[in-house]
Amino acid sequence: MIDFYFNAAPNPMKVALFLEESGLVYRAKPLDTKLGQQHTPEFLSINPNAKLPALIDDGVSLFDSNAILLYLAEKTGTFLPQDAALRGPMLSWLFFVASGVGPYSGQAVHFQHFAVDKSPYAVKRYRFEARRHWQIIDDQLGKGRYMLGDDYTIVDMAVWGWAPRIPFMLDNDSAAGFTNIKGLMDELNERPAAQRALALPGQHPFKTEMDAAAIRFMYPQIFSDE
Ligand SMILES: N[C@@H](CCC(=O)N[C@@H](CS)C(=O)NCC(=O)O)C(=O)O
Repeated sequence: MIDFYFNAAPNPMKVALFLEESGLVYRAKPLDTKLGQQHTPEFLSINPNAKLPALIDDGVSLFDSNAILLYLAEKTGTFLPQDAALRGPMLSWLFFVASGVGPYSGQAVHFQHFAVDKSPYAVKRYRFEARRHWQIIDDQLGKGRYMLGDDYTIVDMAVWGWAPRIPFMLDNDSAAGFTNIKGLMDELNERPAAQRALALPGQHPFKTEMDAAAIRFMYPQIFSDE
């Protein structure tokens, strides 16, 4: 049995999409980061990094969304490229989303919307880098139907998790300009699995208010002396 620890954020949503697409049986374990539930000893024993998603598969703990996607794809033999020669490119694109798209997008959101000290340079750097990374994704999608060509794979799921945040990290005009990304999103969002994944967070009463307590749990550096 799989236990899936999640909230509505981009990284957990990628894994929600895989679970729904694959038909794997799982127990949904909502974790409210605004209530500090990521810092409990019980959760830290699953993910020492105190972030979502995390997953336990028959007693084996996993964390980091793209590692989980790869693990589940290999476990089930699904949503991998058919052509063995595309395994290398799959790893490149998966790690590009994990180490580039996700972190730069996350920081672009943070410095514009949540930072206590407004730093024009940080905003400029992360907006620039987020836009540059998304342009690379858009260009890649201009070459084929999916990130790796003809097959819908875990790389598309990784992109799907983050792409809805483009208007929030850049703006609506930028999002509209990424026409190939929009095409992929429109196609995937039509899929029943994507609709079930998108509905999952709404079935749980997550805290929505970013009040002082939530800020303390999610951005502890604000209160650090370092
Ligand atoms: N590299 C990790 C990043 C995980 C991550 O940053 N998760 C965010 C949600 S997208 C989170 O749990 N934030 C809560 C917090 O920082 O307290 C992954 O891909 O899973």
